[in-house]
Amino acid sequence: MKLAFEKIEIRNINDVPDEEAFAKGHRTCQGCGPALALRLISKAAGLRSIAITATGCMYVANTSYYTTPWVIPWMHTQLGGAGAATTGVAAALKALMRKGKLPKEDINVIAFSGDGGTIDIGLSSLSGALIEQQDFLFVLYDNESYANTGIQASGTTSWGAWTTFTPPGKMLRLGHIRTKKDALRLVAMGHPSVPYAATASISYPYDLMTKVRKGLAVKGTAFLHVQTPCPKGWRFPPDMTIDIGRLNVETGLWILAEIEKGAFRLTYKPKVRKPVAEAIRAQGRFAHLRDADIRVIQESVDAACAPLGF
Ligand SMILES: Cc1ncc(C[n+]2csc(CCOP(=O)(O)OP(=O)(O)O)c2C)c(N)n1
Ligand code: SF4
Ligand SMILES: [Mg+2]
Repeated sequence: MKLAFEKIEIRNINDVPDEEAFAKGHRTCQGCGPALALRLISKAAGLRSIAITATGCMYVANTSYYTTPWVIPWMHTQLGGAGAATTGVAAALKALMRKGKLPKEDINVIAFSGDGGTIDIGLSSLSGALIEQQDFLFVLYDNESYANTGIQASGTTSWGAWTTFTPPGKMLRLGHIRTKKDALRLVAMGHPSVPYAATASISYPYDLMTKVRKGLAVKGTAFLHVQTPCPKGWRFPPDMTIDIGRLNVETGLWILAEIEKGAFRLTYKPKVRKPVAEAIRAQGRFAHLRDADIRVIQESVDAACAPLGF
């Protein structure tokens, strides 16, 4: 394990660094979940870090008109290219240090890529990176749509959601009728050499920041799948972002877990699981669903949570 951080675990506000690596100057929507993820993740990583962002809201809205919130070195890569581009950055740093052209130090390299750019279009690039195993953290920020181009359905869009590709109507009463891809298992089970893979939520910042440090501290390419509610695409008021993220976890619609050296572990278990209707009814993208449709979602969540013991 590298020793880039004095402390891996972030338990409370006193453990959170003051420095901002993602500061003012972005043009994301009010209450943008992905923007908060970038802030929290880069804060946990610290100022000796490099960010690589694939095309998507977190590239476009962070680089408008010669402004940027990035305080740390940042590079853009094409949609779907984060795995390959970040592998190159991490390998180049290693080579420059080996040749004495850069002083030897722990520099944290982080890829940020959306659900479309990671688990649909960028799947081969991600898979190649996970096989190559250069030293970096790959962050999939999941707003469950191709948000930047107008909220089109992606491979991680939830069942029953409205998107501009799946408008509920006479032809398709339910909206999106595909099941969300399981990125954590796809990565960890499909790539046994991945040293650390986890899920997280912006609504549980200490859990998220601890996982960032764990992923950066291990040798090799780690993977973090962060749920990042998007007020525009999920159709809820911008001051509800944290509440929506929390409701998703408290209902079991989203779990907080990690897989370390092949061992799966929940990092948070709600004391009493809330009904999924509380999360679903709070989001306009599910407004067309009937009570019977929500019961279908409840049953699938019950079935997924039972083996996990909650
Ligand atoms: C190869 C390619 N196809 C399509 C586009 C158009 N495009 C730009 S951003 C974007 C959405 C990306 O979605 P996601 O990765 O989920 O990020 P988000 O916008 O949701 O943050 C698309 C389709 C592109 N830039 N490049
Ligand atoms: S559309 Fe969603 S992800 Fe994109 S900037 Fe707005 S809130 Fe953020
Ligand atoms: Mg997206």
